[in-house]
Amino acid sequence: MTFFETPLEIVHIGHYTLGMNTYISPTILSNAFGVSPSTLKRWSDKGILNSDRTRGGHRRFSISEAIRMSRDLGIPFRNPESIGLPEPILPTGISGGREPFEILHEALKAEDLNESQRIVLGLFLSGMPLVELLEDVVTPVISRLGMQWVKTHSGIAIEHAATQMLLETLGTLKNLLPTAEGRVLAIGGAPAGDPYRIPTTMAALAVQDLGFKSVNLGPNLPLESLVEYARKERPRLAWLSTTSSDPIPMLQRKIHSVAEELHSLGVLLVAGGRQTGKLTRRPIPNLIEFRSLKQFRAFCERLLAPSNI
Ligand code: B12
Repeated sequence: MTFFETPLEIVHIGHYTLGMNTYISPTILSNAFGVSPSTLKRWSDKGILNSDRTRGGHRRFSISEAIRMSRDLGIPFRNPESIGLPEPILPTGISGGREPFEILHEALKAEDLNESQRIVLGLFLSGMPLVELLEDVVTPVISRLGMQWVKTHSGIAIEHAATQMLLETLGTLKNLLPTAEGRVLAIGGAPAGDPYRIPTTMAALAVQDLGFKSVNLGPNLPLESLVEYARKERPRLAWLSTTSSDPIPMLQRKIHSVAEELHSLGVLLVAGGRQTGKLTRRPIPNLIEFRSLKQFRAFCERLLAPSNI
């Protein structure tokens, strides 16, 4: 692990793209929380907020750990901008009583990346559970924006631009999550012929949110590569996100065969996405289908708990 020996200079690259693995000093973090350095030390001594030490013995805090504590315990950042974070946004506190969904939709439609990031990260920082944010806010927004493509050519451009902006936003969100070290516990992607990038990105985030290491192998993934990767990394589970609808019988065959290969490696296969329910012709012992990320997260929480590994 690398620590900064000198007081850190916060680097802003665009908006909110600061590496959250970054370690900061007690002075900088206490200022961000608006508390005294001794309060921070107390939190750290009590184990509420984990810290590390430089080689010289000075305490350092990772920003993602500070975010974890803030979200878990509802301790707000009073000066989030001092460490490159946006203001938290309480879903109930949005002006005009509007839904988070509406303001994100407006921002994406206006192709305003900074505003989209501000909203998604702000909701996250206010403590909204990650899968709720992904499933109940982000997903319906892209779904609504997607309705446009049927209507006009510019609708297609809006859908493409929104997809890009969301992927960037999810990338920034990933930086705020706990960074897991050690063994890769989950790998996944979308099968060859399936170009959808957002759902598999979300599945990876749902695992990382639990503090477990996951690797998203992305869309258009030949399933043989998934098996090869599993052979190398020996994860506990692999996920497949399925959106493209045809041809289903071919996809079924591929999923059955990949499930069998993963079974021989002791790896569970979780299938999800829009094609859930159509993916299997007969029960396969290590294949489980989940419709939602919330179920997936709950399952991973149990399966990947240190006591079960
Ligand atoms: C963006 C988009 C595209 C983009 C994708 C860009 C990219 N690289 O990612 C592009 C432009 C490529 C595209 C192309 C097409 N698209 Co399109 N697209 C969409 C859109 C608007 C959003 C998809 C998305 O990312 N959603 C966000 C994700 C997170 O939502 P989700 O998939 O529902 O996932 C949720 C759950 O299913 C679950 N989940 C997902 N994955 C996993 C995995 C696990 C393990 C688990 C547990 C859960 C889980 O959790 C998520 C959160 O709740 C949808 C509209 C919609 N309603 O989704 C249409 C949509 C999927 N597309 C559609 C169509 C028709 C097409 C095209 C055929 C259009 C065309 N004529 O060319 C092509 C087909 C491409 C192909 N080869 O399949 C239709 C599909 C209709 C159908 N038959 O099912 C939709 C539904 C739009 C519509 N209402 O008509 N599309």
